[in-house]
Amino acid sequence: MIAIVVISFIIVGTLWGVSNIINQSEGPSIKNVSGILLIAQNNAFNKTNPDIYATVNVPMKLVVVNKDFVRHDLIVDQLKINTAYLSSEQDFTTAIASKKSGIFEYYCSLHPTTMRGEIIVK
Ligand SMILES: [Cu+2]
Repeated sequence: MIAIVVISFIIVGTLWGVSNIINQSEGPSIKNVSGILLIAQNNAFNKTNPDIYATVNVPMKLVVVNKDFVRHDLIVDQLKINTAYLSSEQDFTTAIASKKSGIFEYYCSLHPTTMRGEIIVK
């Protein structure tokens, strides 16, 4: 009887472990992002460093992905957003959230002249 209990624990534990490994191997999903996806590539965000529009007091998901071979980050000083350095193929999920309207600059601290745009919160 004890042996059966032990064996079933082992089987359940193994199945749980295997399913975790399978889930992890899929990696972070960026397919179902409702919000903004910024791809850092060729020293620009989404090719044109687009303006990003957000609403006061409505947090918006922000995913930053680095598709370059060099490192990038994304910083918005006034909104306290800082992805830290992202290596090639790394991504970081954060949120744009502001209690105040205004125009807030986002930039990459490693390429601040070419990777720079505005977040407009209304
Ligand atoms: Cu950069």
